[in-house]
Amino acid sequence: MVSDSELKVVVVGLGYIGLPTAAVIARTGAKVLGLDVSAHVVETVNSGKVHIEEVDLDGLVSGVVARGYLRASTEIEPADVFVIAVPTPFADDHAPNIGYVLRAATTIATVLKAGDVVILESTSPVGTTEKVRDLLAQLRPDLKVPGRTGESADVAIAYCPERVLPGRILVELIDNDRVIGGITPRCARKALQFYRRFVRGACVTTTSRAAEMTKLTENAFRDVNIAFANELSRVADTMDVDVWEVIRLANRHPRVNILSPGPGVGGHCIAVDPWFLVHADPANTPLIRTAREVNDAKIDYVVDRAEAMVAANPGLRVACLGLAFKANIDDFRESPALKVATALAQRFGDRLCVVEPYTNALPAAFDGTGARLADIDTAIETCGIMIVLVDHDVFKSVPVDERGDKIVYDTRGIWPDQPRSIPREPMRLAG
Ligand code: SAJ
Repeated sequence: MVSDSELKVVVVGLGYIGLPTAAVIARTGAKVLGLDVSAHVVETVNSGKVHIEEVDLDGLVSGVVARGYLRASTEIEPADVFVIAVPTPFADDHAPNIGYVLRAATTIATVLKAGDVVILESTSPVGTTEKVRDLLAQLRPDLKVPGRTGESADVAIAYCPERVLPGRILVELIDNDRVIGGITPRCARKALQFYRRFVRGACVTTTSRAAEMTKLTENAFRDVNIAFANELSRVADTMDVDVWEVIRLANRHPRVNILSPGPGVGGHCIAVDPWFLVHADPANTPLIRTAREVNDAKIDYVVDRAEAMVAANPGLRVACLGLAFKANIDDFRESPALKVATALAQRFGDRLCVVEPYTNALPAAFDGTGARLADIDTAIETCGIMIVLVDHDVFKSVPVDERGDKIVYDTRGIWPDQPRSIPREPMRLAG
């Protein structure tokens, strides 16, 4: 492969994964073009700014743009390596939609040449990388694609899932191990050479199908384990036991490691990816499907209990703490906290304060409800009921003497010292 300073890379999709990936590759001295369908995103990046919030991303992007290593465009250009990082949403019946991936491949086909490497990073159903290969073969019959015949191919095609945690993306892009699945072993080796430029973690090669399933497996594993914690929290409510204490105690066993219950599972990965496995093999995935259902049902359960608590205390104002899908980020995608807070706003809007340090304005879903955005200090001063929906650090730091007299529903277990005289959980609901 060409040297760092001559390497040209196109990253298709400048979202939560594509932009940090493009910036990290640009930092190695490669010339990176970020491709996006949004003119706004392209303008923002070309002016050295970012359209998403991620720790340290703004400084990195402004630096690599200023030094000419990263540019953005709506038009593709020839390159040595193409990285596809576009969304793979699903439809109402949970059928995965790989339309954006195929559209990216169609665009790449217009400039593809012998020697190039095409890598898919988007979370995808098993077999998607082969579909990309088939599409490229159809669009570019002049190029020999891998895995179709015994002869060596002109281009390499591989699947390498991203595994980074929002809030730690720039660290994990470098430090996490990578699974690199080639259509052929040769494809995997070509992709491996590319990742070694910027990944410090181990890079392990396999087939594209195994790599695709590995990614889905990781997120399904986490979903199933969170579902266990969420189910436990409901049982503990029924038994009138503190679930956080039970989990702390159970986790002292050397082979038990229970995750944390919460108001449900959000984000664009764990709440979505397990469905790709269920959809592909419904007969053999009762556990994965049930975990999804348990985690989704937790949102309604929290809404019911919070509504009962608010209805039982008509004189008190209510603070909903947090809207993001998890702690210390500004991402509201598939957020259970957002769903709970908007459900409460529909019913009790004029009594509701929403505290979310990661936004300047309430999302449109709150329009006309009467709910207001407030800071944590105002919420403590004015609200008698506090519903903790996100474990942002700023909420964790509120000491007990500022909240000891409040009625609290702590869905994240951030205030273990909340006095039991005022129930940490609302009273058990009838029925
Ligand atoms: N959650 C709980 N209890 C827990 C842990 C998480 O309720 O004990 C909730 C969170 O509050 C959040 C949701 O689950 O609503 C997901 O959060 P997360 O931190 O577990 O994961 P994500 O969605 O931010 O990122 C995941 C990661 N996957 C795994 O940990 C297996 C990340 O490494 C992946 O790169 C990412 O999905 C992705 O893009 O697929």
